Amino acid sequence: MDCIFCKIIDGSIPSKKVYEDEAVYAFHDINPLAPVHVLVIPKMHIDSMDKVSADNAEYVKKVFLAIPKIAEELGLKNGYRLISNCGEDGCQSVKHLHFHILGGKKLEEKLVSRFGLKCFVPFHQD
Ligand code: DGP
Repeated sequence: MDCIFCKIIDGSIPSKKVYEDEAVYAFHDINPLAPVHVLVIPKMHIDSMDKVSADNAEYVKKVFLAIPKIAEELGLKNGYRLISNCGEDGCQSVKHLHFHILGGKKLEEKLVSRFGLKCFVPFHQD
């Protein structure tokens, strides 16, 4: 399967790993939108949140169990935001289920404005 994140898991595309166990892989986003921007993915290929089912929920559970550990390792003591874009309207660009951990500063309160979904704006350190 031609999936960037499967290639990151198998090492054929390099990544800056922050966490790995038998079912979960986490790495720094190539285009950070916050001082900390990490992607957490199941090693099993699942296209998106829409494809989560009883058959693969065990892998998703392992991702959720790993997220607090990863956040702690990243030093996100004061909180963080977790996002999973899904499908066309959710602006999902990589079709392998992933969760963005964003933090390291006080984030904007609103993710969605009444004019529609706010576009992600690349982060620049002040
Ligand atoms: P989304 O738009 O929710 O599908 O997010 C996909 C994210 O994946 C996006 O923030 C950029 C990141 N990304 C895409 N390709 C690569 C890559 O090759 N390496 C890394 N580290 N991140 C990538």
